[in-house]
Amino acid sequence: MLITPGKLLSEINGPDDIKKLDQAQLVQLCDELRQFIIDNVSVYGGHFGASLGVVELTVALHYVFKTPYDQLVWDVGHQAYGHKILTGRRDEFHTNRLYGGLSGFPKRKESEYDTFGVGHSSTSISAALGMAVASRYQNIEDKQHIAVIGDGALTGGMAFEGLNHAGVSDTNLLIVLNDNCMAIDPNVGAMKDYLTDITTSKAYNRLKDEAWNLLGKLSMFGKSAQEIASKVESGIKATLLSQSNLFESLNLRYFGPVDGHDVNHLVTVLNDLKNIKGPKILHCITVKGKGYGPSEKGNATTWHAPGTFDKITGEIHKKVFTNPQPPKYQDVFGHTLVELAKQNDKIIGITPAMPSGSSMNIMMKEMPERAIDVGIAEQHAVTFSAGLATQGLIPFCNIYSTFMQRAYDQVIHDVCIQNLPVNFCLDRAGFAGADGPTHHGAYDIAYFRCLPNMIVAAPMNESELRNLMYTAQLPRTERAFSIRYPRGQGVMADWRTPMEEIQIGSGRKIREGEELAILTIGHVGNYAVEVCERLAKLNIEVGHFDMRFAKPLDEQLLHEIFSQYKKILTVEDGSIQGGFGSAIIEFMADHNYHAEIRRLGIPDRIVEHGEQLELHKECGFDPDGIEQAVVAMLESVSKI
Ligand SMILES: Cc1ncc(C[n+]2csc(CCOP(=O)(O)OP(=O)(O)O)c2C)c(N)n1
Repeated sequence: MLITPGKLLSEINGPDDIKKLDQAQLVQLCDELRQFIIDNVSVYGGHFGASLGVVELTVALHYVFKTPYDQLVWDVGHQAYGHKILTGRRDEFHTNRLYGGLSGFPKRKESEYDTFGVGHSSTSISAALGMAVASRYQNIEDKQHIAVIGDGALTGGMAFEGLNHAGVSDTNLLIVLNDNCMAIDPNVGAMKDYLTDITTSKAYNRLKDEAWNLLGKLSMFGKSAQEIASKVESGIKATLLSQSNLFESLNLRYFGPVDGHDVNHLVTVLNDLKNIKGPKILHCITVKGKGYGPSEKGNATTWHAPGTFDKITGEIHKKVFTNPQPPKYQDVFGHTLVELAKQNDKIIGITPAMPSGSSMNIMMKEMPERAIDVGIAEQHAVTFSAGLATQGLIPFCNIYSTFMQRAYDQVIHDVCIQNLPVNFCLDRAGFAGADGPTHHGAYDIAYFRCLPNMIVAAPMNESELRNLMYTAQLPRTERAFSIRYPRGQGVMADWRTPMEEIQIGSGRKIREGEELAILTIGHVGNYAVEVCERLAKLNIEVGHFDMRFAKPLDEQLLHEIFSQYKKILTVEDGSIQGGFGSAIIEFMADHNYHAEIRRLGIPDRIVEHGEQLELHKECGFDPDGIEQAVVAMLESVSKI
């Protein structure tokens, strides 16, 4: 279904068309853009509140700046729907996040307006600064470089690293801070408090108003604008010394706070800032979900990415089932952690800004003193967990597989080298689905498996997840324990099974077979179950082993398997290179077994977005793909 854009929006095929509008028409364009986002997301789903919150900012930025010559970098990129729609992708926007359609995030190969690929947070300042330094190096003076970063993304370490560098860079860099007091969940930390203080401080705002009055005259003063700007700046600096403005002390000129929903004022301000050289920051106050009643007044976390909804009533569509459904793995994690924490007072939950996404919010609600949101700070989350572990506490640090990539050195340096018993729960392991390659949890088996003092486990179902978590909190003085599980539902409607210890490094036989055995790790084992049942109906008996651990491997079981089966198919929802299948091949080589072996998993290329099952199919490890692989192996004459 194609969504019809409003009258003005239907004429906008790129920023040049926006520039043809009278400034007085921008309010209407904003209204139409907002409505178009509401119309689309209500039908097709996707991120919502963040894009509504930056409608005015998006229009103003493209109106004032010469994009794509001027470089506009969005942080995270989940708020860039308006940007996509205004930069030539309006008529394709209904394919957003669908298999083969537009990406839900800015992507260099999708458009020249997408200057930098994003998905993970807190990269925009560094990327825009890199572009700005490149321009300076090439003596390009007129180019502007703009990073748009949210207050949530500003809690990430990279953002601070970027600010620290930007302050001494003498570049044409404008950082637009989109401050809505929210990450996905309410933003946390001292920085958030600081931004609130600076927004509400009376003394500061009086000074700011004076500064803006002066600044407002910049355009009239033409060439002497720079002089005025520097007077404004020194005025601000002098008074702010007592206020100690964080950004000013980092050598960034600070402007704002301004109302991020007043498009006309934003145009004036951005036009003025264009004439001020050097690194600077514009602090905009916005409301997440702005302009749509249910999201503006309702729960901003729910409206971050609500799924499809009735745009008239604001009712979010929920599938109705007659039978009890299996829970999401994340909810099994959340409830099980609380259950365990009630019995074991050493357990602490840690999440880097994903209380809802990881279901750590269940513990935050029930045991607020036991669960900690540290902001979008995966590196800190890991080292902080390591610190807790040194004192005998039992951290369960829950990080999406893809975001754990951020904290790799912390895992090695702070956890593994010191051999600390930290528990990592890696949510969204495997294909993440519609969020695409920036969010796929493809690499964790490979990147954890090579680390000494690391246990790498994956449950095949809810009960297994509970048992692994139970095992991870039992007294243990060493080794990190990682448990990966995918996005979405498990397989057991009746999942509150009694918990029991699993011997670390033990796999389990699911089914006995004849010539060929399928070795799986994690949830994809359920695909193998289905395939074995299908084949059994054709009188083909295939063995199936849920290995549970990629490290340590169940060597005893593997000796039995390699002695019995001559054909082995490994299946994992993770990278083939260096993953679980590779571990099996290494075992085979190390023990001089000779079997025909084939590996299914995520191939050595970037796999785009789509439904998880679509992606499994594309990579040949959906049930049909596995069945085909089995049949092909059984039909092939063994070369061994
Ligand atoms: C490294 C990393 N960790 C976590 C996330 C998940 N995430 C996506 S958006 C978001 C909140 C961003 O908040 P903010 O920058 O304030 O933008 P807003 O949604 O409020 O507009 C988070 C935590 C991410 N994208 N990247």
